[in-house]
Amino acid sequence: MKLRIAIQKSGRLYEDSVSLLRECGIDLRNVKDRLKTESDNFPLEVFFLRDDDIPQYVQDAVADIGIVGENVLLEKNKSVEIVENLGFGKCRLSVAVPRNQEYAGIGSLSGKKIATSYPGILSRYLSDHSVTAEIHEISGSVEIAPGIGLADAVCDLVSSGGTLFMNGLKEVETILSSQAVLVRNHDLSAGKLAILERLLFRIRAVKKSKRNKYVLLNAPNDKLDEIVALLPGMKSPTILPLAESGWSSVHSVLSEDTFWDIIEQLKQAGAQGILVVPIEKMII
Ligand code: PRT
Ligand code: ZN
Repeated sequence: MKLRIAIQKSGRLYEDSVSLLRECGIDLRNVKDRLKTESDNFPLEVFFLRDDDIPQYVQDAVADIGIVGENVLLEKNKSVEIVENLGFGKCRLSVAVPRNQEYAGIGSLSGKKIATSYPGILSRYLSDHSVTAEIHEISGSVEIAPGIGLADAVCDLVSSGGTLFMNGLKEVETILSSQAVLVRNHDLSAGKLAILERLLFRIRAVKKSKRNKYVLLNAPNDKLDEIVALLPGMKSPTILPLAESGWSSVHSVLSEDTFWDIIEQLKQAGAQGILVVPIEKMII
């Protein structure tokens, strides 16, 4: 038995999706320009599809699981289950208006024409805010619509904001923060669920390793207590005596969120020779 996963065929999620599977130790045969491939060392079959089709394929059990942006998932409104946020493909769906135009809140969009590729999410958002506007659905290059007189505003995906800026637009409402997610069909057999569990175990270990760093440092023994108190570690830090008497080597794991703060405090507490090393996998 194999678990069938649908990932984007080409585009912004393709590279990260394939890398994630590879970092999970899953060998994929020849992925270029293929519709389908499978792994020799893990019971996984991979389908390459347009991202827009992935929610439907997973809902209809043509694929068992899939990797897709939350933005697409919410727009398509299919019945699938999110099992894991994957931390890549981050973007937001925002409303933008011409930069030189004053914006007096969401109410000011009333009666306006808004161009978007996300009519479903936008119309739900507008009706939640009791705003009636005309939604003009277009499939690409949404950002040029105001400049050519096709719309008064746009609702589009933004990551750096560069595209809006280049088109003389400013972001005024954020409707959704999105990232790639792993979704599954509701009714997987026990055998497929077991494969999904194995895959999830690996995905979580990869994600955790990316959020954490391995830190090695030298500490004077009289400062050890203070330094150790700063380190969370997985259980407690490893402490080894150095050849030079009065000094120890301390090893620990630090999370990205608190990393710089703790490094500064460690230096202040007398730590020296701090080495920071990436972690490949982290299983706890
Ligand atoms: O062919 P297929 O249908 O599979 O792909 P697609 O062309 O529909 O999608 P693709 O590959 O462009 O994007 C796939 C997914 O990547 C999206 O559904 C989002 O979940 C995610 N993502 C993350 C983005 C962006 N960031 C992003 N910046 N998708 C699109 N953009 C576009 C945006 O539409 C705008 O044109 O990039 C431009 C804005 O970028 P900045 O950096 O200038 O703000
Ligand atoms: Zn698409």
